[in-house]
This record gives sequence, structure tokens and C-alpha cells, in this order.
Amino acid sequence: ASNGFIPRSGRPPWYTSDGSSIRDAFLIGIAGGSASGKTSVSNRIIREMNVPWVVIISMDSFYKNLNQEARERAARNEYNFDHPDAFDFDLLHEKLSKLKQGLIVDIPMYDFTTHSRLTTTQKIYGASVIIFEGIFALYDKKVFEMMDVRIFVDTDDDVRLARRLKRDIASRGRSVQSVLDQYHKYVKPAFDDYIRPTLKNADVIIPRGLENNVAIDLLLKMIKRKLEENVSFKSELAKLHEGKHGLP
Ligand code: UZR
Ligand code: MG
Repeated sequence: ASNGFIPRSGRPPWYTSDGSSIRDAFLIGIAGGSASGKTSVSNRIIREMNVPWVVIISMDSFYKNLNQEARERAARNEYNFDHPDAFDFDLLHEKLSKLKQGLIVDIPMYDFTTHSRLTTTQKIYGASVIIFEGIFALYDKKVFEMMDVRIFVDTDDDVRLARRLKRDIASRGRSVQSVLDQYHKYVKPAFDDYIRPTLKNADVIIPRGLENNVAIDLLLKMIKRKLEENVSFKSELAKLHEGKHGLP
């Protein structure tokens, strides 16, 4: 995609000097139940790929802004944050499409204490690899069809519940009772009804999450190979079509 001139400070290697993009960013989706290890797997991929311009975007950024009535329900634990309706998939699609074209994008920032979008955003200046992680990463067709690799982290329910208990008590100031209540009321039904079925949209399933070194090593090799193929294919194309623009 040629986007005309894009002002930027420093440019990824696949931009020509006039600011046009000669290849799309590589988009990896990582889905899985709550506390399955999506964030940890994403961080490990980023660390081990060791390529510049790699970003993680979390589904949490795309929670809908709640109105007063919904905010009151949320305060009473009567709002379902584990349901697909809680997310703004149109906005998500718009932002990921732009990132895929290498454009600068403002990602919303969500404040879970007020259940609303902050006025500030996170600016992302074109990435070569975008990892999008979240419980519904593989739920919306127009979103998952954009992805180059679709991953589902498949961790046992009991392991996930144990982790969720620890995490919410340690970092979200919750009680055992409230975590269990939320788990039975929202988290478990959402997993069974909406999240687990997205396993069929995955290219790769990682059993046991971050503990699975063999699967993660295979995945890293595959991503690296795909990236190399993509770079060389697109650079050949670019040379053919533009003559003067080679990749560095
Ligand atoms: P993961 N969630 C929170 O409780 N607080 C936050 O600040 C962000 C997310 C919950 C969310 C969902 N539901 O169950 C889960 N609520 O985290 C998804 N309320 O996040 O995939 O990291 O477990
Ligand atoms: Mg997470």
C-alpha cells in the first residue's frame, strides 16, 4: 500500500524515502481464555524475535466506553466484561487495518477503575510485527482474517482459575469470594460459549501456554521464516516495480 508521505521520526526499513510502504506489517493474533498465558507468550515472542518495531496490543484497549447506567451495573458486578458485546470490534478493525498498512495509529487507553477511555492514547508509529492478544482475538471474522498467524493458547480451566485467583487478589485487590463469583457468573460461561469455539479459527494451538517450550520454539521459527519470506518477496516485487527502491 502506498500511503503518500508519512511524517515520522525514523522509519522502519520497509519504507522508502518518500514515505511509501513497500510491505504490510506482520499481524499475529493470540487468543485464549482468561489467564491462559496470552500476555506471557506474547512477551516471550517479542523478546526472542529480537526485531525492531515489534508491538503488543491488548484487547483491553478496546473495551467500550460505559454510560452511567452501565457503570453502575459494573460497580454491582452486573456488567459482563467477558462477553463479546463488551468490545468495540469496529474500532479494533479500523486500528489494526491501519497498523497493517504501516500507518501511525492512536490506540485507546482504557481505565478499568472508571470503565471509560482515557483522553490520552498510545501512539504507535508503524510496526513490522504486531501482536494482538486478547480473549476474543480470534472471534470477529474481519479481524482474524487480517492476521498472518492465528494462535490459541489452550491452558486447562483449573490452571487458569488458579492463576486468575492469584492475579486478581495480588494486583486487583479482590477477595477469593469475588473472584470465584465472577468466574462462575461470567468468565467460565464466556469461555465455554464464545472463546473456546474460536479455537477452530487458529492456525496453531499451544497447549499449556508459556510452559510449552517446544511449541513456542516451533512458533518462533515459523514466524521468523514467514517474516523472511515476506521481506524477500516484497523486496523483489518492490525492485521490479520501482526499480530504484531496494530494501536496506
Ligand atoms: P485476561 N479484566 C479486569 O478484571 N480488569 C482489568 O483491568 C482488565 C481486565 C478482566 C476482564 C476479563 N473482565 O475477564 C479478563 N473483567 O480480565 C480478560 N471484569 O483479561 O485475558 O488478561 O485474563
Ligand atoms: Mg493478559
